[in-house]
Order: sequence, then structure tokens, then C-alpha cells
Amino acid sequence: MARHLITSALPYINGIKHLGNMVGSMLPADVYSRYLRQRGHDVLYICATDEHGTPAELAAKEQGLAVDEFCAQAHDAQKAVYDGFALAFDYFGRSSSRENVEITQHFARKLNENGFIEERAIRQVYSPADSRFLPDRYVEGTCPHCGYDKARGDQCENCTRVLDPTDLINPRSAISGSTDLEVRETKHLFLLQSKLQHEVEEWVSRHEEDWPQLASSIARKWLNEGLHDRAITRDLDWGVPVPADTWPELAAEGKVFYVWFDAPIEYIGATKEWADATGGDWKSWWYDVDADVRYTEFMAKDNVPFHTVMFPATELGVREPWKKVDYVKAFNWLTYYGGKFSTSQKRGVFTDQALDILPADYWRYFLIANAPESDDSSFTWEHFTATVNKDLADTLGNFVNRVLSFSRKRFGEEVPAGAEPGEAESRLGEEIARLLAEYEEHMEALQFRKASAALRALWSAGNSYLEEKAPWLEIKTDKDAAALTLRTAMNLIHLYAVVSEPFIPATSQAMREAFSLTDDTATWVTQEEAKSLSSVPAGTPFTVPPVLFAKLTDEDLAAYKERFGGQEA
Ligand code: B3M
Ligand code: ZN
Repeated sequence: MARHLITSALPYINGIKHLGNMVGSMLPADVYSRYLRQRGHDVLYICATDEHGTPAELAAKEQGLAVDEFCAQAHDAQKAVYDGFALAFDYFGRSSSRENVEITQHFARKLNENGFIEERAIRQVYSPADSRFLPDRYVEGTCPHCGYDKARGDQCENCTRVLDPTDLINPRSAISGSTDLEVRETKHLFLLQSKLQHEVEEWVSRHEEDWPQLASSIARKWLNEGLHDRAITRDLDWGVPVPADTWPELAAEGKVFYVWFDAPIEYIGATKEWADATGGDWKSWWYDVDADVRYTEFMAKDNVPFHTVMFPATELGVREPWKKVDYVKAFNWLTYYGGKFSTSQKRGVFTDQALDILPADYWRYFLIANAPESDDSSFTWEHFTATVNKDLADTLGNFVNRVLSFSRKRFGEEVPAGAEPGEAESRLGEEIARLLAEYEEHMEALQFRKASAALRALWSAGNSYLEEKAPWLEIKTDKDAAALTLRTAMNLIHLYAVVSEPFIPATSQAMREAFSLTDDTATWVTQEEAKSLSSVPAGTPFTVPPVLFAKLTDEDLAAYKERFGGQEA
């Protein structure tokens, strides 16, 4: 059984992320990791803050902090939010770590030894108004391919094409807006990606059939445009220094690597941080492992080119057996009322605000059930409150409370025995086993919306059973029949606790803890157990947990819309 290495795109350091970032990277990676762990797999889920580059420098400046101090604080602030979302990383590192510096420099030396790095004098945009060279993304202008007028010098986010700042029509400084831009000569290191084009193509063609269409089509598009040699250093203060043993002159000038060069290497760097912190064996996850490790990456679609083409090119050029990605799970955008989430215009919901309003499980369930997998999907407060009320409060929460309260009232604080299971119970067992198999199948295939639908169907099956048996009527004529129904329903609650854990871990724990089982170590439910629904035997003491999910009112809805500005875009 292969071990599973899982990474989600590294959230950039400059601010708290919105729900759109969460649903396209960390959250599904956490759901998948939790599922695999429950199924008994050896899993390592690694993430980190992506800390280098100009945006970090500018954000630090704005707050009047030294950039390292800013990053340390911002890292902790993001980590606190992810803890709040119950993201169970094995390690949440920092791309500015010593470990990443070491591995990034190693990669650069190897690429150089193998003839894939060249020093070139380039002419770079300098802004006298800002008294600095402008990194690519700080030159803005019109995209020569699609005409989008806010294209950045590194990539057009409208047509996703990779750009060079000098490609832009009507360029201006994104820092000051100044159009008084000069071009000055300076030396930089170039990664000769053009020399790796064929190898990358060959590698992609061996994998793209397994990847979701979104990932393979973006990789293809980039490859078809041809891989260009890219400058991988910058004139900045903050970044992984160019190693002086290899490039003394550039090192003396204070050049650092470009943030997109060291960021993916941080997947390895953070694994080493994990190992240094825990005594784990980082190399056994990354080096010369091949089929022993299955590596899955999670990211939004704008990050796909870097992960399917550029980072693999780097890894191939190093000429050492570093693990390359097996499966790229890419996501479209989550929109806010059909428009963009926007920090500057205060549109949308940030992850820290979300947790202020409601516990993580509400968000985790809603976001995954509506993950933008095959297309963009839209967040609206109407949809959110309706989903919470219907699926979480009514279908799951109400079922749990109704069953446990009623049983306690009529039979006391232990699971009642009652009659032997009959035809209705065996039908239910078959149905549950079938839905569980469906749920597993979708999880294995990383089809999160379909997996949520199967989970919801499992919850619904309990409701249908309860309506059919109507223990509140049975009790009037046949106490044993009512007790059987309640005991069966309580077994469903325990099954829900186990299988819902990847989506709603805190609620799952509350459901599990309702029962004082002597041995409750089961991490999953087998088909046989699903059919027999008997893992919680008669006589098991139980308690009634507080309401699992609050029903959201029209007033709540109005207040959310008022606070966050929810109108059609
Ligand atoms: N930090 C995502 C971004 O800022 C970027 C991902 C890096 S993954 C190695 O858009
Ligand atoms: Zn464009």
C-alpha cells in the first residue's frame, strides 16, 4: 500500500485568505488526508506560508515592520485561522525556513552543474519614482494576447498566459502608478527551460491521462506555447540568497531567487522542517521513492502551470530522483455572487471572519459540497443559509437530536434492546452499505461534490427510515418495535460520526462521544458493519449532545448580507 504525500498550494504571506482560497487548496487537501488516514493509509500532509517576494516586502512596509518580523507574525495569524478550520496538517512550514534555503540552493547548484542555468545580462524595468527595479508582477499594463488592461508583468490572469513585463502594452508601476519607467541593465540567472521542453512534454504525456481535465488542458496549453528560459533571480532584499560558492558576483550584489523558484521547493523544505521538528525521515517521502509514495497536489487553476510544467522542469533538470507529482487536483474559482472575491473592495468573506460568525464545520461542509470542480461556483448567503438549514440542521442535526432525546425520554440513558432486526432494518443496511461504497468511490477519485452528495444521501437514508418506522407511533402499541428502531437509528448516528469526519470533524467527535462505548477505536466502517448496523450494542450508555447545527434565520441572512455586501455582481 503506497504512502500518500499530500500538499496544498502554499498560501501567500501577505494577508488572511478568503473562502475562495480555502476551497481551492487547503480544505479539500485536508478532507482527502483525513479520509485516507481513516482508511489506514500512511499520510503526510504538508503546507506552508509562501513568504518571499515583493508583496511581502510591501505589506511589511505598510505595517512599519521589518519583513522577517512581518512574516513571522503573518505566518502565526494564518496558522491560527487554519487551526480554527481544523486543518490537520502534519506540518505547516515557512518558505523562508533554513531548510528551504538549503534545498533551494542545492537545486540551483545542481541545475547549474547540469547546464540548465545561465547568467545573462538583462534589461529590467526600473522605476525612478519608486527608486527600485520593478519585479514582473509590479509592472502592469495591457495583455498583448487578450487585451485585458490589468495584466501583470508575470502572467495575465484573464487568459492565464505567462508574460514578460516588456510584453505589456502601456506599462506602469503597480506600486506608484508611475508611467515614467526606465530600462536598466542588470545580471540575472536564467533557467533554461527551453532545453527541458521535450523531457517535460514526455513526462506530462505519461501523466495527463490520469489528471483531471482542468489540470491537463492547462499543462498542454502552456507546453504548446513552448517553454521559455526564465529569469529565476531578482533584485530584492528578501528571498533565498544566490549561493556565493557558485555565483560570487551575483551573491555580492545581493540577488535572491525569484519567489516562484523557491516556493514549490518548499514542499520539500517544509517536509524537512517537519522532520527537524519531529524526528521524521523527510527524504523517505521525496527522494528515490517512485511508486512507494503517491503524491497528490491541490491548487486553484492559476497555479497549475507552475506545478505541471515549471516545477517538474526544475525537478527534471536537477538530475536527481526527486519525487514528482502523481495527481494534480485543480479547482476553478469560487465567486462571490458571480463576481470576484475582492480584498480592496471588501467583497466576500475572509476565513477569519467566517470563523467569527459560525464554527468551522458549517463552512467545511458548505464549501466542499459546492467545490468549484467542473466549473466556477458561486457563493451566496442565500445558498449558504439554505444549505446549512437543510443538510446540516435538518437532515443531520435534527435526526441526531430527535433520536437521542426521544430514546432517553422513553427508555432512559442506555441504548435500548427491543426486537430483533427485521425486514426494514435489512433493507436499510443494504442501502447504507451501497451509499457508503459510493461515498468511498468518489473520495478515492477525489470527486468532492459527488462524495458530499453520497454523504448527504447517507444522512437522508436515516431520516427516511425514521419516518417509515415512526417510533413515536410504534411506542404506543409495541415498545420493543420502537426500541429496535431507536437502537438502529443510534447505530446510524455512530456510523455518521465515523464517515462524516473528513467533512465535519468537530461534529463527528460530538456524535461519537454521545456513546460511551468500551472500545471505540474504529476508524472506518466495513460493508458488513454497514449492513448489520450493530456496532453500538444495547445497554451502551449515551448522552444527548447540544444542538449540533443552529438553524439560520431570515434575520441572520439579512445581517450577513448587510455586513458583507451580498448583491448580484
Ligand atoms: N503562493 C499562490 C499565490 O500566491 C502561491 C502558491 C505557491 S505554491 C508553491 O497565488
Ligand atoms: Zn491576457
